[in-house]
Amino acid sequence: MEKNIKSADLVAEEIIVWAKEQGMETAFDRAEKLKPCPIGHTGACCKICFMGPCRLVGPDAEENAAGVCGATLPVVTARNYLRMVAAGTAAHSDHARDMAYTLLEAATGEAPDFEIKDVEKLKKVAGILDIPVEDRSKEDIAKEVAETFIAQFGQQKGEIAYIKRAPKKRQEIWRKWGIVPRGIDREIAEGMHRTNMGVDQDPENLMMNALKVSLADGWGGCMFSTDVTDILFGTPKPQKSTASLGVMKEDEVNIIVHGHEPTLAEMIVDASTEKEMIDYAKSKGANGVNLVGMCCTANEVLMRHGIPTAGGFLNQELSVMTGLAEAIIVDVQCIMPAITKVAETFHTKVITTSHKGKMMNAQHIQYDEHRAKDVAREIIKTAADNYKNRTTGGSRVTATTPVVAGFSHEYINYMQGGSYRGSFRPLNDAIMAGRIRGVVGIVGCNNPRIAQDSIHNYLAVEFIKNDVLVVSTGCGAASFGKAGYMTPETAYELAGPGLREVCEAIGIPPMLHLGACVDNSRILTIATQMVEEGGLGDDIADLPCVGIAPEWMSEKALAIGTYFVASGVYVIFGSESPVEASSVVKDIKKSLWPERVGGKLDFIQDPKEIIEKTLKAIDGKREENKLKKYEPGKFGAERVLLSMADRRKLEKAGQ
Ligand code: NFS
Repeated sequence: MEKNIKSADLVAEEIIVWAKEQGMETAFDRAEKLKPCPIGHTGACCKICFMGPCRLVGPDAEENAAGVCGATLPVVTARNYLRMVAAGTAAHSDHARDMAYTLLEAATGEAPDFEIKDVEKLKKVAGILDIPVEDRSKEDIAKEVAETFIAQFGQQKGEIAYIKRAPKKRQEIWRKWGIVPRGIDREIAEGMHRTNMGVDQDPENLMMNALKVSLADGWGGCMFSTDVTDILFGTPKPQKSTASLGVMKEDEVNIIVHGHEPTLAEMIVDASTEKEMIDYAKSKGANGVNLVGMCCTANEVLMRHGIPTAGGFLNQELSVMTGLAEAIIVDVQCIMPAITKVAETFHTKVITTSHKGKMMNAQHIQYDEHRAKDVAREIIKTAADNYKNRTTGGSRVTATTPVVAGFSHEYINYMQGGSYRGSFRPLNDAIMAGRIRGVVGIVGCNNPRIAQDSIHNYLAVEFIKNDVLVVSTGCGAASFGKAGYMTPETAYELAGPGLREVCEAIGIPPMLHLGACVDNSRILTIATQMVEEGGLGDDIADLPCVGIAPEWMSEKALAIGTYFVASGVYVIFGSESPVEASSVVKDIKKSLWPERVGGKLDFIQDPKEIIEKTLKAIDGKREENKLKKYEPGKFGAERVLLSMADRRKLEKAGQ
């Protein structure tokens, strides 16, 4: 890994260096100036009532420290953890709620600019929800699907509907421990209630509740959001595009769509190709309108339309510093307050669009789904009007990398055999034969306390060298895109011999871009399909798969990590642990969680150790499943698509 740099994204690094020369400040500088408070950072600060904040520190803090109310360190640390998971779950799920309402209004005609694009997916989702589809219009089905989703948020009793999408064995584990979520909002509210002063005072009970709340995220909010987005805007298929901050164009009106909910961004994508909009931009002296994405909105519009991505979380301030952004359009989540400050130095307009996320010193154009396209046009015109204010200042970077994104679980199924023979069989067979050693999800944020993308990229390259297939979402996926790894050529250049063969046979990159952070639900679906396909055990916990968020910072990332643990997966987060202060809580996640749900959560700072632990976990699962021992270049059966007879033979050999 490169030392003494702020970012392994070389285009970002160029801007960071430029900014330094100009005396401009970025998150990287602030991270250096402002060290994290060691008490809060490790989970030892309680600020849930106004007798405090209480700092539970000292050599025997675990046993003897207490807040004014008497709360012990393990209670405080576990409460803090649960609150973070509840907040992350709330963010994903409130996003999902908005998506469900958009679907409802698209179905009833109240949001006339939206349509139901993927009828096949709509019917599939209706089937899962036991909603009849025979002789019904797509609008009628969509209305009932949307209403069913909306009801899931406030459901007070029973189980959330998508629990049944998990493998049977997994569902039983959840039922046994009483962690099946009832309704999404109900679990978030109860988590907040339990952590209120003087309620749940048992660290074990609190940490088990964190699993329950997180399941409302993974198998609730995130999964609903992915499904509704696919129904409204189409299920992703691979798209070629470009990545990096160099995607901005010197001679066009550059509009950055940044944030998370893809509804308005989809309308801007549509409107930006309208003749009227292009002519308008031309009337202002530009050659056209250039739309680029940022953060998870980037992932959404990249996956469905091939809109170039300017990158993830830490590229937002830098995007303004290019001097080329006429407007940066934001909605909710991961929007740095700092962008309005940077924008003061440039001509860039920061435009907020959600009543939930306003900013001082920004222009607000309220998004309204009833007149969505008109709002999109207004935004494009506002950006075009700003073109004349562009100066020659700015870092003016230009380098870009090619990227292929858009691997929905439906497409992954399809690519392994086409319309008729598509299944997860080839992937399972390749794993069983040792051609693919295992699968890791490398996901999550960037964090300016770590050189941007450096750990993401290092891990991903090491894993593919070791024949481990990498799937990715969120800013992790942005990282690999910018590094140029998300192309089929990467398989030739960097992958181990087994993984290379599989990638060559199908024509895919060895690192697959699965979408935004809510699309981590696609990984849950893939894992379930791998289990159902057979040969790799009967639960997600049996798969040779590991989840990693090496550069995380958001509460949402913690919610995601926790729902993977609850789903039986070994999860590794980079950085220090937010529960470091309490050995009781550390022990719960190290021993109690694995004992009860099979998944485990480690916080590991050293990237080499992350690799060692991951490969050890993968090989351990291979052994438990009695799969062929992984040896580089030595495989079992020599084919990617197997006949039934071959499959049986292979399964026997593996037993
Ligand atoms: Ni995910 Fe997307 Fe990025 Fe982290 Fe933020 S953009 S929802 S939280 S920073 S990966």
